[in-house]
Amino acid sequence: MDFIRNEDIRLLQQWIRECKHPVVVGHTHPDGDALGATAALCLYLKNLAGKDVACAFSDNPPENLLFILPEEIPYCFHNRDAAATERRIREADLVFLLDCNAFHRTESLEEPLKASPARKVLIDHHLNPDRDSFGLSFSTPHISSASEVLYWILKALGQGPEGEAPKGASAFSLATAGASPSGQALPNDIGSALLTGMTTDTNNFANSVFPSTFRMASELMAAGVDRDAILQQIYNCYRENRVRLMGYMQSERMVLLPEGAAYMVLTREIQQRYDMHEGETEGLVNVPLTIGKVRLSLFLKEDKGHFRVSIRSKKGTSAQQLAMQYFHGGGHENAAGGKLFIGEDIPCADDAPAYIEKAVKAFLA
Ligand SMILES: [Mn+2]
Repeated sequence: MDFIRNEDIRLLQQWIRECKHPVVVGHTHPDGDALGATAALCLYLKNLAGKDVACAFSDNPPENLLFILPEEIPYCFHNRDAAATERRIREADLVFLLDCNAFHRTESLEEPLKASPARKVLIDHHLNPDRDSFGLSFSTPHISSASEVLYWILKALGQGPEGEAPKGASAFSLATAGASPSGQALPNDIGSALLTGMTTDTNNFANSVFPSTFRMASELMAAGVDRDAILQQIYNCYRENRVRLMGYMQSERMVLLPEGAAYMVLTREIQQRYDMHEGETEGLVNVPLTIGKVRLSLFLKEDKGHFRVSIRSKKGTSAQQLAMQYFHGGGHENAAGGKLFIGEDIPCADDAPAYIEKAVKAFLA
């Protein structure tokens, strides 16, 4: 993996060896990748490196992703207990930020993280990483997910200092049996968390998939990670309400624009009518892109004082640019997100469709 430099791995090994209370942080509104990658790193730091690790987020994960959280890892959610979360960050002597490019993506954790004098490590796959804020950064947009970036880092860590790994066979063979004595096998729970994160971020191998992504999946499956069980948990455990809402939004609320764009606005009223829980509308933004003539899809979900905006695009149209120019956001070339503020960007919530149509027309012109 050419984005992983040997000297960075050696430094990371040293920092992990020297730390006592590392804290692992992911972005706000955690998704499967943020949760999978942070869970895997916490398990590694606790069980393989023997550290007193904690995992911190600004807000708690959606119910359908709770299965990713390992019971043995202490979690701090700022929206539930701000004081305890901030205390844990203050006490940290090593900070890891995963699946986002800068501290501001952690929202309420930004200030405590910036104030922390601890060593800081970035592990990410988004554009424009804020490398200056980190002593070490492992970041490339040419990897499917933070979970995959972490997989290659953990493999490199497992191989130990240069020269120690046996030639021709990775010391981090991941084999459940017969791991090389000079290396550690990556335990199944870590592999599972990583495969879960990668699967959700690629939408089950539909986007941002690279040759290395299949290699990772193949190695993990060969090592005994149960992919069927993971798919069952991610895709076949939803509530009936979610499926009904998906049908309603597609038949009644999807607006197609002649420019080749589609959008849906999920108001608070509809969310209440269907008793929607956090995370349950994940994936809906992808549906309009299955229409041949649609190259850009926007999904807006009303929140307190703003809309959360998800944008997906086909190759050749930049979701990232639209998010940056019109929705205070960013992300990946074909999958991005942002916000639309009620009272600032638009006078009231009902003005969202007009704003979207104007923005999309100007952007695609
Ligand atoms: Mn990600």
